[in-house]
Amino acid sequence: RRRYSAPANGRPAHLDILGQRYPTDNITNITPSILAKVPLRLHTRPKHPIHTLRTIIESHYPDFAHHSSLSPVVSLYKNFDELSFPSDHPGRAVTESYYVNKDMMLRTHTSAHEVEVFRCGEDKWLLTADVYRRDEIDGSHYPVFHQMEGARIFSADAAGMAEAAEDNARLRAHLAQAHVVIEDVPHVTPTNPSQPTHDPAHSALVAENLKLSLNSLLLALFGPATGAAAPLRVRWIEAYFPFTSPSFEVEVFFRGKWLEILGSGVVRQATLDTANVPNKMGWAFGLGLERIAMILYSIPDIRLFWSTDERFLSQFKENEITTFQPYSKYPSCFKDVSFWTSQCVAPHENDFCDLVRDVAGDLVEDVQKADFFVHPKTNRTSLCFRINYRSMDRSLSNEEVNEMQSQVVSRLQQQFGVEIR
Ligand code: FA5
Ligand code: MG
Repeated sequence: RRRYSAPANGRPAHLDILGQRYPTDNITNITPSILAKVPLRLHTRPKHPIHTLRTIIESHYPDFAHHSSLSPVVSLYKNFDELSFPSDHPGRAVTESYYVNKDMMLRTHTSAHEVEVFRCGEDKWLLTADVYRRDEIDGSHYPVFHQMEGARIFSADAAGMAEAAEDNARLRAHLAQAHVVIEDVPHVTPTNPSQPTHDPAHSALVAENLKLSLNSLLLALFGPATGAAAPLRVRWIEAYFPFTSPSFEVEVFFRGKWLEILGSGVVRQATLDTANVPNKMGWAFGLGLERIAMILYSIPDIRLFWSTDERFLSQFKENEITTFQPYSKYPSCFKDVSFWTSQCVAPHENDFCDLVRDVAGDLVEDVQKADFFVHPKTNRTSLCFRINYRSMDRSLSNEEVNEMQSQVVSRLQQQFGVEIR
């Protein structure tokens, strides 16, 4: 019945994901709590904030094709190589990503589908999906989140560039009347260059179309929420991605803070060549739906998106953004675990976080590395992690917390052979 069969030597013989069976091997690191999230697909649940946000963004781009049902299991080739990631890119590490086995993984970003969608001949499209990254545990990081990829490509000739220029004029006129302050960076610079096969003037036109299209979306999303007195502030920043150049990130100033919302850029020609559309040129972006939903709905903790509590779910209306009314916070319970380990097999912080999530699920709010030192004589490492157990829905009993903590301790001993201090 369980999707994760009992690990004999620490790992199951196979993983069943969305009706497909995959063999495992020595790099398999998907845990049962991650597997349980795969079928949930929050972006497809009416009234859920992630679904509403997706619908609002889709309606802002009415002539774009919409995709939302591609499998999260992709080849390493698709997630990385096809997008020009170098073979030593840190995102490929087993401590950063979830691997089914040496060939297949859970996608870490929606960009993994760029080539296949371009290959279908789509020129304007949006794609929404669940993505997976091994990460720390706190109020704004969760190992499963949702991204929306958007892209537009033009024919790489005079007609295509005229189309871009015309669209730019239309969008510029629309934004000129808006209550928005935009901090821009140049479209193309020596540190954020156009690609060798691109005319820099074409690159600038396409980058400008990207910026105008997104500024108009951000105005539609955040403009009403900033209030009449304060203009919306948007900041464009130079960035780097292996699959775009020039590349940009966007931040929005909201409630006193700059928040990173998305990554974007002019699509690398290699991607379009692989997709069999070498005569096109265009842009792509990838935005984080939880980040935006937390701001717009005032949702204070990223775990809440996964809550099945009626006090959470009943608050939302179809296709309408409302302010979340938090229900009372229940008490925290902090527990430390300290242990000795030989330095070469010390568990990575992300390994520890996955272990804790597997035991405690969403009853863990936060994990902090509290202490770390290497014994000068024995060369052994001492580590201490502080776990904050707190339910979003109820008070936890001491017995319950102690039981979870003792499971964490025994799994740590079994899986990593550590010596508890
Ligand atoms: C990417 O994932 C690129 N694929 C974006 C892209 C697409 C660039 C197309 C160029 C062209 P990044 O890792 O920065 O980039 O993630 C994009 C967005 O996802 C972030 O800006 C943020 O909003 C969101 N995001 C990233 N990590 C997390 C996380 N752990 N939790 C919640 N949201 C996250
Ligand atoms: Mg980023």
